[in-house]
Amino acid sequence: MTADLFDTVAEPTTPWVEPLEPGAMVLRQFARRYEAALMEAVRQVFEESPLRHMVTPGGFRMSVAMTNCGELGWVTDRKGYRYDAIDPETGRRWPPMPAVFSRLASEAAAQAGFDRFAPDACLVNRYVAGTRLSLHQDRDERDYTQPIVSVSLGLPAVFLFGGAKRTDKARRIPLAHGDVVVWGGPARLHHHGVLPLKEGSHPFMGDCRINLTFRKAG
Ligand code: MD3
Ligand code: FE
Repeated sequence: MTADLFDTVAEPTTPWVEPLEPGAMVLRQFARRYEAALMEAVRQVFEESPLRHMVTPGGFRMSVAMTNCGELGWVTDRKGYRYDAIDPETGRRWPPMPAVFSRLASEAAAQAGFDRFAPDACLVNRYVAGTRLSLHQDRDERDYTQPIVSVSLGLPAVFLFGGAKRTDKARRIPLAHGDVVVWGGPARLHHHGVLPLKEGSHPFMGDCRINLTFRKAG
């Protein structure tokens, strides 16, 4: 029997690479290989440390709902932004990083040229229709030579990727379910954000987008 078109489309999605800038690239569909395990692991994290809307130091409630897993979690409140080993809502440690999370993050980083990426923090963001994330930098980590790996699940979003200065023109990058982005090198401190999520329904995730952001924070 010879392989035909139908065999090909039945195969799991083959990922492809879209370079963005030195140190930054989109690994399209890279997370699809683990999608079932990822979604189960996300559900487990939500059970142990529920999603919540944190407050910025300026007193604004974030429209993105967040939680964390791993040794350290990113938190914000009236006192500021920081990483903490304790979930302030539960008073306990954040749930451990699921094995499939660490594995995906380190495989994606390696694909982008960052060997032995061992994240100690995973921030989980949930977007529903209208949720946005305004332009910011990720500067609360200790070592900027370590990349950040982001994994998109569920509804698609438009990601804003700016430059070193807040006023630099931002590119719009569509991100779909299963896309992974690695941000390292000179792109590590670039400004970025997410445009308001459009309404929709995803076959696995329902009416939301989940983003996993892996960092070496400590
Ligand atoms: C580019 N989250 O949690 S992930 C964040 O889709 C955050 O939830 C967005 O920005 C989200 O801080 C975007 C992609 C991302 C993460 C870190 C970056 C892009 C980045 C660091 C530098 C440059
Ligand atoms: Fe960010």
